[in-house]
Amino acid sequence: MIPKFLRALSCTNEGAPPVWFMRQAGRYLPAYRSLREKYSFEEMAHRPELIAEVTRLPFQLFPFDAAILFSDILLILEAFGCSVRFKEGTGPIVQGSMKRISFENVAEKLSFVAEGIRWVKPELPVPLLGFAGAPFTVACYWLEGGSSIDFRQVKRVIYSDPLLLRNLLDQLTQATIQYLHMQIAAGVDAIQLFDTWASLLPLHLFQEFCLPFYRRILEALRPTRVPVILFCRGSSYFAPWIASVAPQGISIDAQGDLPSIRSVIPVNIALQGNLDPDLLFAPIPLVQAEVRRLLEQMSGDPGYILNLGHGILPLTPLDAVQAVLDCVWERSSATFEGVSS
Ligand code: 1CP
Repeated sequence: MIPKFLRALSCTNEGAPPVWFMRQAGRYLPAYRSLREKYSFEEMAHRPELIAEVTRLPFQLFPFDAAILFSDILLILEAFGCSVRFKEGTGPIVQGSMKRISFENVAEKLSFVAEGIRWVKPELPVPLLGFAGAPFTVACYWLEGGSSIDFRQVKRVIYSDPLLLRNLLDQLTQATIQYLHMQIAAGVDAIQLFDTWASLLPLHLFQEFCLPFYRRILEALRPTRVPVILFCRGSSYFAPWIASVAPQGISIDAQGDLPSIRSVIPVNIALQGNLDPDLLFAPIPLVQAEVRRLLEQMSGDPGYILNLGHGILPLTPLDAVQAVLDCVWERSSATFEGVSS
């Protein structure tokens, strides 16, 4: 039997939708925070047995329908000879030369990720998502040297040195294709591309600096038949343009109205989303009311995957996560009764 998550990605799911949360493998879990007292983030992300352990952590508490690999979108920069450190409080710090943008054998440089996948895959009850940052978002961190409030450097390069940006995006795209082929060979069942900072761009620049690179990655992966979900901030606006490059799924940010977006997206593309991550801080009855409303709006959609509009936040109460899952469960038992009676 094909797992519910993969059925929804091929738009053939019946009954309640599958559910998983972006960033479910990390920071909001008490067990993750305890592990972080023993190990640095870098160490955890480089040791296959720890990659496997953190990938499995959410399943001690919640029966999500998909697992996401514990890793980070910035690790690919190690193949470009950059150093990537994750500093408590300030976020990632990227150091590396922009003079000669080139990468070395990605599968070799990042073999620890493949090993983590091989380690965890046989022990998972559900499909495993591999992932990568989309080239534009990874380029943002490289150009800024880490996180940024205003992305001044990125915006300067966009308008004054677009050739440098295009060259960087081209190299990142080639490396990302190798990286995702490696993850697929190691056993992931689906891929998600994270383009967090696409929302910095007006539409014509999104069409210039994001879309063509999504298209190249999707075309390179198509022969593998592994489904790809594209997530970006701004996806509730960009969705029709994203659909034009034919991913198997689009992950919609919390801003948009999902039924309206569905009405303009082809029925053979799955839609994922789009609860507001802040909703999970509300009183439980409110959380439930909102989740039931979304489930009702999307009911009967065979290509719907319930998720948040962005990653789950660090201090999210665990009982709110449980409340979301209870609503989906309530829906699946109602559907089951409906079918059997
Ligand atoms: O959390 C998980 O489920 C594990 C997998 C995962 C994923 C999918 C991590 C672990 N990072 C990511 C993706 C990621 N990393 C994105 C795209 C998704 C999103 O927008 O949330 C981005 C932008 C990053 C970059 C990054 N890495 C940041 C954000 C910095 C900023 O600009 O605001 C941070 C803080 C990290 C470190 C990191 N990555 C992952 C974890 C659990 C952490 C925290 C490290 C710690 O434990 O201290």
